[in-house]
Amino acid sequence: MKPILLALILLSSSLHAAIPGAEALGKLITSQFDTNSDALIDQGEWQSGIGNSFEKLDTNQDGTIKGKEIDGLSEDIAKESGSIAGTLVVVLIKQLIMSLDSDSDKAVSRAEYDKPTQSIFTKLDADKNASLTLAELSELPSHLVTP
Ligand SMILES: [Ca+2]
Ligand SMILES: [Ca+2]
Ligand SMILES: [Ca+2]
Repeated sequence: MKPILLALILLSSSLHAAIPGAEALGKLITSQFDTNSDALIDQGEWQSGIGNSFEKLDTNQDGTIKGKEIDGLSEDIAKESGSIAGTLVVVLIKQLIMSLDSDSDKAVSRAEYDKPTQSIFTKLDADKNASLTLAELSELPSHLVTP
């Protein structure tokens, strides 16, 4: 293989799959949030999808999400994404959710969780057309891990 071609392949794979599981996470979000099934997540779907997810993630319904509760989702997510992708997705979700813990008490309250919803949408919407494609959603981990 010519070195230039190899470099291009390496470059494109690092652009599209910077973080393992990111695309599987994007697919999972699309399948959960896309209520009108147009393969795009608009602002309304994002807001209500994020809101509904809090209730799913807060499995013991004490009003906060803890790391343990996210671990408990592994099985459900493995069903949606396949076992290997599912494991990666759970790790990503945990990192993402826990990065919202602004007072560092190891629990994410509803206020901590809701606050960045709109700013995350704006960051992800690279082409500023007020809806998120799978490619844009797949950038979620890279945005939050390196804000
Ligand atoms: Ca939609
Ligand atoms: Ca907290
Ligand atoms: Ca967009």
